Amino acid sequence: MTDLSTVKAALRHQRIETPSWGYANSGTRFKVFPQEGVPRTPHEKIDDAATVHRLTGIAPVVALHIPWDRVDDFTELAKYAAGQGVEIGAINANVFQDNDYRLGSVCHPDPGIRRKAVGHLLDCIDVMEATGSRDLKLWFADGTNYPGQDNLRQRQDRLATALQETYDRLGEHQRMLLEYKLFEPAFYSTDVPDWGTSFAHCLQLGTRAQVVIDTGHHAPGTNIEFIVAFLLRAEKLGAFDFNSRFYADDDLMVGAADPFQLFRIMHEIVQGDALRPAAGIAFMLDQCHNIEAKIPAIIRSVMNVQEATAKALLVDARALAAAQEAGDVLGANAALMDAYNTDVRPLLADVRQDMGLDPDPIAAYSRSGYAERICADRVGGQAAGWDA
Ligand code: LRH
Ligand code: MN
Repeated sequence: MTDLSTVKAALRHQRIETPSWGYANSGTRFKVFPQEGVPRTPHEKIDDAATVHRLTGIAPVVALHIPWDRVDDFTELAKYAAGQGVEIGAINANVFQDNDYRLGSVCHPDPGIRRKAVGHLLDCIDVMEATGSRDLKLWFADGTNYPGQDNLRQRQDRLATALQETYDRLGEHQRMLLEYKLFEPAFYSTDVPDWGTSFAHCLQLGTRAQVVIDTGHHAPGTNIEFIVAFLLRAEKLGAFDFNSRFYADDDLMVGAADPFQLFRIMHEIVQGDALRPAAGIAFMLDQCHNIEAKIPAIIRSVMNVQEATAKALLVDARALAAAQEAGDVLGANAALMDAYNTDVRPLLADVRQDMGLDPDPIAAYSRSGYAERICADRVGGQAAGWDA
């Protein structure tokens, strides 16, 4: 049986990275429903991220998105974050919202547009220098909508050239995380559509290029934990963008739509000894809270990852391995399901108390008065958001 103090120690050291854009207004192409008290500046987004960390104890990092989080002085912003008890994590580039990128960014047929896009990626590395961030996170909306619209092979050549130039600019402690997505906003071909394409480009680039698995970016029915196991074995798994979905890239709270899938993913992480921060995997949330209160939604999401992790840590690895070696199909499945069917909420309440935290972060947030305070304080100005 797994030793409980080891499990508790692993849970105390878990690190989850929350997305600055998860605190801002977001929506769909149909509507963005603005909410009261939403941050108006990167500093206010950091305040909200710091609140999530204060209540959960395991969310000490906030990812930024450029230009959504552009400021005049990123070194000052990093200092401000440190003063709030959090650090700035991945820097997300954005080459998907400029009018010039209608036919793509780094894969665009026009070399001038490609030049502009690469320029932004290099600017993001300068931001990393100022914030002390390790990760440059790249997601490209690039693709085509109709067969014949462009040469699929030449687009891969353009992508490889842009990635190589960006990779060569990275500092030795920095790395590039390449995210893939099956479709949207492109609806015929996407230039980085799946893990294999990202993996191949990362192999070609070098050790500091790794794959990001966004749990909402796969075809329905994809066995994501297989991709996790494969990339871990190849030492090419750099990060997760955690969220959940019922249909497409719904960006719902992680674990909300499919908590069993999240457990199976965390089981591969634990089994691959990749949970500890030193293993270098960034566990990020990438979500949009279109109708629900944003800070409680992120607290709930952090707790969902924690619950899946606790269950994965409770898997009786010896019993599982013995059953697998014996070809005991039902025994092996039962070893996993016993852990999954374990109610870990009392264990997590203990862990939080050991960390000097309230056992119920959601209740603690409601009692804190933070929600009322930000609604009162954040009046006027432009609420941050996708359409801001
Ligand atoms: C693309 C994506 C990417 C981010 C964006 C906010 O769908 O997952 O990770 O840049 O969402
Ligand atoms: Mn993502």
